[in-house]
Amino acid sequence: KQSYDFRTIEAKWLPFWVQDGTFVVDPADERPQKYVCDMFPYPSGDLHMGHAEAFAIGDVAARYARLRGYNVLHPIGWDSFGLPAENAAIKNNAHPAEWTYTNIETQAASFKRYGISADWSTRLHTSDPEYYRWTQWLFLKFYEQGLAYRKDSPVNWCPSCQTVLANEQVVGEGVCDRCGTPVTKKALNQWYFKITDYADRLLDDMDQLKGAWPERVLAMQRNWIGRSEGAHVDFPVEGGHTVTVFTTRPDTIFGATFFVVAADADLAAQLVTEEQRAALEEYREQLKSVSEIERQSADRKKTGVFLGVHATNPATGAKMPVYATDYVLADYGTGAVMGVPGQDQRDWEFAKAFDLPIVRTVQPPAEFEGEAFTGEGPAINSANSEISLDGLEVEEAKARIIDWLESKGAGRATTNYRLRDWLLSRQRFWGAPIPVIHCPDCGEVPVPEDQLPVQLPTEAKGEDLRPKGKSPLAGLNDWVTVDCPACGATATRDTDTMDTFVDSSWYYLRYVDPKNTQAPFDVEKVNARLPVDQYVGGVEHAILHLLYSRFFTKVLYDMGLVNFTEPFKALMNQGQVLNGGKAMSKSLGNGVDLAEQMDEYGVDAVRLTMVFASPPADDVDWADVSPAASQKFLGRAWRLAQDVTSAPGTDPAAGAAGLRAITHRTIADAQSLLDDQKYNVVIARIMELVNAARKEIDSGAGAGDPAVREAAEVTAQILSLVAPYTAEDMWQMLGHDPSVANSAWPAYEESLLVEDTVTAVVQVKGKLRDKLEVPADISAEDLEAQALALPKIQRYIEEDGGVRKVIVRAPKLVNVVTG
Ligand code: ANZ
Ligand code: ZN
Repeated sequence: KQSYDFRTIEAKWLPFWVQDGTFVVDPADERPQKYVCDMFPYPSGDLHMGHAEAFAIGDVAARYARLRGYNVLHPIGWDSFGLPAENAAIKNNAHPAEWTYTNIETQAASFKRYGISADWSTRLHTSDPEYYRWTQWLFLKFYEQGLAYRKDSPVNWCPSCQTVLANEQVVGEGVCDRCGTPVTKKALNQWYFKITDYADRLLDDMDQLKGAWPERVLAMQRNWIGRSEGAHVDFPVEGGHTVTVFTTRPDTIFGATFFVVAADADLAAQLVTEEQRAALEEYREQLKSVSEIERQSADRKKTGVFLGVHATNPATGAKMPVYATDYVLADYGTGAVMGVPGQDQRDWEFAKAFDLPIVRTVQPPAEFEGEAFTGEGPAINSANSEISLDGLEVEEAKARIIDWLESKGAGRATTNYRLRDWLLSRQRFWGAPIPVIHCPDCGEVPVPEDQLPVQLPTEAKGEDLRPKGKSPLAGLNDWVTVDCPACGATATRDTDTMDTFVDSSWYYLRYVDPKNTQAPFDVEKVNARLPVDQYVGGVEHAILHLLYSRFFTKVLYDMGLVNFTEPFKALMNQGQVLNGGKAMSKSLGNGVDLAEQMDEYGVDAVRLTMVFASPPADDVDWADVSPAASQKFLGRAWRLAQDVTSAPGTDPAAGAAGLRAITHRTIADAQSLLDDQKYNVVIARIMELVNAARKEIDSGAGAGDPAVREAAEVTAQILSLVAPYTAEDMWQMLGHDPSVANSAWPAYEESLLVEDTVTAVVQVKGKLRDKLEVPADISAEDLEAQALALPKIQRYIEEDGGVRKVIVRAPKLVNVVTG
């Protein structure tokens, strides 16, 4: 007899799946559809353990849907633009494409080996001109609708990477997330997408995702969008200005005793008097060395500088001194705030520091001992000759004061968002060029559609790519200089490339129609296949990638290109793979090499270990798991099929009813466990089934018993979700045509699902008095309760003077001691 050898099995089935086209979607397939999509990988070197986990989990979902009879699309592609390719190119004096496509080939080979049930005919790379042509086309569509625009703005700038960073790329104490260099500000003319136009829909449409997306991801999106209901209130300021503030608490206006503006905004410089200008400049200088994080810290001492002018409070008529301070942010609300020390703690601290009056306008409870009171309560000190809020609760007071301010033309209700427009310009080479030409006569001219793609120069390499404070493309004169498409004058190309998040905002649409040369995708094909039923990927994308994809989908919906408003119906975030309780890293030296693991234990053992280790959303600690044990288990499962094949057929044995019950219970449970995404428990159940079948072979009628064959077949089918090679081999040994992946989900027989029961005896004072049938796994508490509830037993207890003590040996015995 042969022994289980994963190398032979892998070498046999990998080429088979490719030649057979096992996972290629048949366009004529009319069965109901499922779209299972993994967040596509970035081609940084070979696949690592993190990929192995994410893709093993996604593959369970895809393979399960396939067995359940769905026409499953499970695509694959690469997010292949981005900075590391560029850095490698500079280092190796090469073009970024070299590094990129070499790595993609390496990863593709590993994916195939890893047995991912992907449809390789969908394969796409965002750095292919055939793909980014349509990224550029989409940009132009956004531009036509006014959703892409340019503006001058201070941007986060990494002096070392020489590039603009998005806010979320600024981490820790305000340093670059790539190189750790402190980030500075720089004014640049940049392209933006107007995602803020969609803020309300991005929030409101989350109703569609409740229960199907992790609640914490929804919370992070909600918080990122940050909708605040409040009011704009206008304050006349000496010098002829009117400055508007955003406030969520217009009801507190009678307690506004000072006025603060962001020190680093233009507004401060406009308001300041000549006498105070030098003081403001000095204050601004000091701020340059303070990071954003520090500025926003609640414990920071309040500082500021008087601007020499006063604002008039429209409710009280009081003159309020105006200060510039660092706790007001330039780019939130209007960059100006009415200071209400009685109700806002930051304002309280500022008032204390500058010796300003404090007036409470909400009555705190008697026991209140704090400083600013931010809770609910009746309004006080809030009246003038025209209006009184006194006695009103906060919500009503807000509504009343807004009405009054509106009637005076001094304010209005408004909604403010934390969300900012999406800065998409990157001063980098390896991205999709922004398809715009700048003409000295016509200004901004979009590249005509029939001239797309605007291709990246193929001959640039090495030093050409080193950033010099502007995009490397700007230094490539042959590429930059073009004729204006509108007037023919000598013009220049836009030299920025798009944020790679643009590429990844629509790839899941392209997967449905990856070879289309006429459009980014066929509308009908996309509408027939999307939204994605199950999206799988890391929680690191909880905000941006998902928000941007949701935004793209809504814009495309408005353009009539898709008929749904949310791209991902369900989202699963897998955990991380750790080693020794810590994320794997070069510096810790605790990295585990995926290829080595596969060489040593086999693909199936690695996949099974990943899925078995924990529920998909939890972390996997590679130090706590045993791929060797997984391999051993797979050998046991495989030998089951081998024994069944080589055994002569026998009649069903009496004892086999027990095995059949276990088999069918396993199918039924696996089904609900898979639907609940408790993939790890499914594996535990399959292990139990394999043990039960082995026991049956050893003690019962042998491997020829039909119940054993049934158990082996069910094992192969369910095991195919995580261990495709072993399962395929088993399936063939059991006499079926491959592929097991396209066989069927085994059906269970209801009648075989009855629980195992045992007879428990109930004694009173050691004498047998009654019996009852109970589940074999009944708990001691349940057994005791059921026994004491028996009418016969109750009678004995009563006669004998009540219960003194109950001894329970679940599931077989209960002894009641009375008297
Ligand atoms: C007066 C007031 C009284 C306020 C009160 C709060 C409590 P959220 O909920 O985050 O939107 N604010 C407005 N613009 C600001 C800026 N650029 N930098 C710092 N703070 C700013 O917060 C809105 C509140 O934050 C606004 O309401 C304003 O202070 C402050 F008892 O106005 B409030
Ligand atoms: Zn022109």
